[in-house]
Amino acid sequence: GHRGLCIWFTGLSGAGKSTLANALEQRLFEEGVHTYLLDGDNVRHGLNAGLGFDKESRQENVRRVAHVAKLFTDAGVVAITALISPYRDDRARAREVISSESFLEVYVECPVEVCITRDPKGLYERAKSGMIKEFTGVSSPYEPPLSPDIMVNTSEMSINDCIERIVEGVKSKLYR
Ligand code: GGZ
Repeated sequence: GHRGLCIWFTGLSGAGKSTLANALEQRLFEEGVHTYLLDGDNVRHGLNAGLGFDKESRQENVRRVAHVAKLFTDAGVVAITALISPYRDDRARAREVISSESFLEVYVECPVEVCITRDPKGLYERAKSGMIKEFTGVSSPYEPPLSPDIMVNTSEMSINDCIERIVEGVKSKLYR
């Protein structure tokens, strides 16, 4: 068996958090690990419907997801979260809520210029034209982790290489 764990992805919109979180979930499933994915994009339709993107709303978004992730980890599930979670303080509080021994912060690094080039949903385009206000990396801050547990750079590494690095870190935490 394994203990519960929270794998907390952070990074810009378009950095690859959801892609990596989904691939990681698939990998862990194959290893018989019971996971649950909390993706910002989805959570904002239900649990966090009504929250916007001002600083306070993002803080509340992160706070609620941290508490839900704690419920999962208490139940022995590996909770995977994929939120921009742009503020260092809020991520530190999430770590406190869940407890540091069960928390892995994964920084999905990618230069904003590369995210702008990807722009799968056209959000950066709309942010730059002012149609979306307070867009992370354009008109709202992102505070990169200073000492993440795991760091991957999706502009330099393949998805597979990123996943290998993350799985290695997760396994050493999970079975220690
Ligand atoms: C950032 C925004 C914004 C603004 C809508 N800023 O890449 P996506 O589209 O699919 O995922 C992003 C998602 C970010 O929600 P999070 O809950 O992860 O953010 S936070 O942790 O900061 O609360 C993006 C979309 O919502 N989106 N407007 N202004 N991303």
